[in-house]
Amino acid sequence: MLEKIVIANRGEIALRILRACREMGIKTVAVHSTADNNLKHVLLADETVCIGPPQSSESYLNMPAIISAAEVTDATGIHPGYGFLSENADFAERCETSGFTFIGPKADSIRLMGDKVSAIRAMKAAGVPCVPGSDGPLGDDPDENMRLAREIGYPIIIKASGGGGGRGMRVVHTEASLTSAITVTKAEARAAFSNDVVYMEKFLEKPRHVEFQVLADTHGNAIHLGERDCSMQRRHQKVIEEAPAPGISEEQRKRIGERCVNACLEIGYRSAGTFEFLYQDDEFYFIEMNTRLQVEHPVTEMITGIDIVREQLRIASGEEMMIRQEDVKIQGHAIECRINAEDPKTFMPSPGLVTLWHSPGGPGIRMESHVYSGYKVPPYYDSMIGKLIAHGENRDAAFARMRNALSEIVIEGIKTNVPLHQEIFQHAAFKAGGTDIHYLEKRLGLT
Ligand code: MV4
Repeated sequence: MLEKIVIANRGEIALRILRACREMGIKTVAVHSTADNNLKHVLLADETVCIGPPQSSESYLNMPAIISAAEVTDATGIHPGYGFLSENADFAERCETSGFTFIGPKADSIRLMGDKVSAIRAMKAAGVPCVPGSDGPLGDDPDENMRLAREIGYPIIIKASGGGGGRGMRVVHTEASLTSAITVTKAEARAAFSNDVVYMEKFLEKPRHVEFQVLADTHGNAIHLGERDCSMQRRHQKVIEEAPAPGISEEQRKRIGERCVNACLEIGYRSAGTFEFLYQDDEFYFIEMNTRLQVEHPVTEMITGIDIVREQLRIASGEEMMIRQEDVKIQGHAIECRINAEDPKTFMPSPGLVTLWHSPGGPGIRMESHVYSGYKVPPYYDSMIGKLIAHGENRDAAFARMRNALSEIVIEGIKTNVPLHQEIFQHAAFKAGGTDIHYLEKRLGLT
């Protein structure tokens, strides 16, 4: 088992990883910026190393500083959390060539999935259902591209192979605008990702975002933990996630989950991963794979009873996964609200001193946050300051617990999006379940 690891992240996820380590007897090294001396996990870690000034580029993205911290503390592994360096294949490679275990997939898997054209090719080859599209990079012949688009049928979407997560995409409704849309998306992609490869897909107009959680070890075992619905989003930032996804049958879960597991085995995937699908008219369409632990992993943990971070640490230690697919049982329903330090109306970040903080509690309630009374939210990082998760025996029970918990939270000194969550939990369409990816933005435009 790994003896000591560097937690190369901050905030709630760094605390989540620290807790898993402490349970397992793994020593922890918190690396932090000069703005983060008072982070909860920094205060709790066995050792701490300051790796640079507040700006992420100089600290949490500073590969030599993080690897040096692992060297001077004699750590054997590095957990990247999410964001920052978590999906940076070069970082994973540098960890491994420096002699440290990267707690995540192999660099090659990260690279394969980071390039969306190669990711889709690999998934299609493995039998994962994909969106009808170009099945590869678009060429420079306008006539050929028009023929392809006509065959797929408008509207289509042009996506940058180096993009993902909503960056570098353009919807095209008519043939008249196709050629210029390709030219512009290519130019933007070249500037943003130093890679002007673009591809084409049928544009799905009212999909839901449904993603499958997988775990794979280094002994040829892979399992899926069912799916999450992450359709409640604004500007590609998820706001509420839930598991299981409303209306998905056991048969669909088994069918798609098996495809994901098969794909993991085909590409030699290891660690935790997420297959992102668009779901529309009862069909699943793969769009991207995330090769990291995700923000919303707790909803899956709550309905399966499986500690995903613990499994990541065990897999990285070379242990064989003990959980078999038939042991994975979905129990009840879980829902997560992302708590952000922001104005609930304008969405402007609201950093500053938290003068008072009370976490909600009770049966089925889980608060994942590093914040405490007297903590100062720095302005340099993402505005998410915690996640509130409610679990119940069914969706209605989870909702009732979430409403209670939202009413119990006390956060003073900064503005948060708790009032927004309270409002959303009154929406009839959301209560009914199965709203699409455009629902929240439309609804916010009207209210
Ligand atoms: C799409 C799509 C519709 N059709 N692809 C946006 C983020 C990136 N992961 C892929 N995205 C989309 N791809 C096809 N063929 C609509 C989106 C999309 C979206 C997807 C998931 C969650 C939120 C979204 C918001 C806007 C657009």
